Amino acid sequence: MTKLSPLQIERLKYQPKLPASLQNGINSLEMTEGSATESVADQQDIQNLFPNTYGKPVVTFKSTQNSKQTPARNVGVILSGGQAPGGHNVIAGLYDALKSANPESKLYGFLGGPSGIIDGKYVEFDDEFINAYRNTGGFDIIGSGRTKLETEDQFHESYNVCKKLGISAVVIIGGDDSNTNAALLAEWFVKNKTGIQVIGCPKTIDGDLKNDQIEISFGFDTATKTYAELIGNIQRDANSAKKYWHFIKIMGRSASHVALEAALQTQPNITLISEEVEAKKMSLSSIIDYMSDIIVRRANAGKNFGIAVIPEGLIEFIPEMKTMIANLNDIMAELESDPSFVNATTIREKFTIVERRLDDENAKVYNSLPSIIKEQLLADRDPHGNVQVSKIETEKLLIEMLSTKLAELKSEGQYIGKFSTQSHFFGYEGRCAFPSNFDADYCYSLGYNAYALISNGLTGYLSSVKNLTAPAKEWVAGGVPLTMMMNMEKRHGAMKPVIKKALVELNGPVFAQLQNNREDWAMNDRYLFPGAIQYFGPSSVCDITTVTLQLEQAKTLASV
Ligand code: FBP
Repeated sequence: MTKLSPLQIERLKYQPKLPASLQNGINSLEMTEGSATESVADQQDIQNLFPNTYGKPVVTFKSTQNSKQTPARNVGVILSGGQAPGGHNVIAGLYDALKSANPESKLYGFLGGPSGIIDGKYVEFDDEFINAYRNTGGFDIIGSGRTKLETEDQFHESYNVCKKLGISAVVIIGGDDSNTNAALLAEWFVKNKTGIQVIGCPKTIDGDLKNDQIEISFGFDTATKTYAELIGNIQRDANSAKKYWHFIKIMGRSASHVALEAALQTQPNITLISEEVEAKKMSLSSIIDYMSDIIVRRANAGKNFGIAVIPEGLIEFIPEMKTMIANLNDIMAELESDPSFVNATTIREKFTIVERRLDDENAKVYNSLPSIIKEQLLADRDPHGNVQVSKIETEKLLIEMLSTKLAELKSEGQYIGKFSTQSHFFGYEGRCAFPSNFDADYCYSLGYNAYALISNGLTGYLSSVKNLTAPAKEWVAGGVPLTMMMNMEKRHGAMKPVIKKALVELNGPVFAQLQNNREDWAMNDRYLFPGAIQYFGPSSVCDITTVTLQLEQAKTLASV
């Protein structure tokens, strides 16, 4: 038998909390429907693409005294996209709900992400299997993948596999792109009268799958706490040795929620927020001016050290880079199948092919970048057409440009300091951590609630659990139609329906907290040291949610 760590042994025993409405089980639920919904934008296009699943109402559940019989069901589950702490608990919650409703029901896990349902690779869960993964991090229970489910053939294959296994509902646990897959599959299943339902669960450490109905995606809580612990540790090191500037890039492919939350938990000297950079139309050189100004002023105060937090997706938000990358994405979609590019033997040849095709201004911007960044920008797009920003070393680009700028300032007598740096990238460190108590409870509830949606006959819905800053028993369980969150965006050179990402709101309370303290934190070292996530101990330490959720909920409550 595999040896377990002492913490894993204790965590396996943890019983996640459920909202009161779900505590009496699936068979005692009553569903309330709201009014018809619309997509966030491009309503006509989305309605045309999803004629069978568009416009459905938001639903909520409450517990009743009546208990009904639920027939046995076979359900399939898929983990999709990047790992996020708590995925195993979504599956555990789904499994417990389905078995408690009818012990004859079966849960199948498709292996390796969405490709598992197409290729018919699966496992059947039983108690022993599930119990070994309760409250653990990772997606290794069945693995994950980023295959995009969108072609007629893929839908047909998925249907054949479901039919063979007697599966009448599929749960897709994923982020915005994966839940777009869920919406497409749901629509296809209804259109073709298959009787198979599809339910999504909101996952992504990036925290950008949220709206009025989805307060936060799971994994954000644990991942940000993990990064905050690491940043706090580095701040203590920097404050002890006083000799390095640390440049820390933090995951979050597009939105800067993760960097912002980690910064609010730790109070570093510099925090860049991509959405602000875009809104203020800051060029790369104006970002360098902003950062070098703080570095120079700190040096003047005798401090040749500091911490800068940089969101992973920054490069795509700098206006001249954004335009260039959009142009580059279209070109890369064509070059994927161009033998002159695919067979080019040197990276220089590839640069030349790309530069010739880019518009003049974009070619200039591309050409101004260090070769390493130019090469990283040519790396394969993910299956959804996104640049893989985790592979672009923005932190090193900034260090290189700052070194040049500070050398210039030194030669002009305007900088007296020493610029010694360390670079870090925190991303994969946080995605598979043991879920915090919050994520353990939230994920279990999302999975349990997904089966409530299935058992009430819904399809094309995202499992929703709200009121998350209150104790778990007061959480509100329900569902939100996936089409409600969709709009049209350009992917792989063509307009596609996708779930709209929630970016950091620059007029919201979370960004304001940074904005109001930035100058103080830049100069006065107000570092906070959050320490490691605690799983056992006082509730004031173990059960607190993120600053983001607390500030957003306080604003929502104040406006009610
Ligand atoms: P999801 O949106 O699928 O949850 O993934 C988010 C993320 O963790 C990003 O923060 C990061 O840019 C990306 O995944 C990295 O992807 P990969 O695991 O494919 O390297």
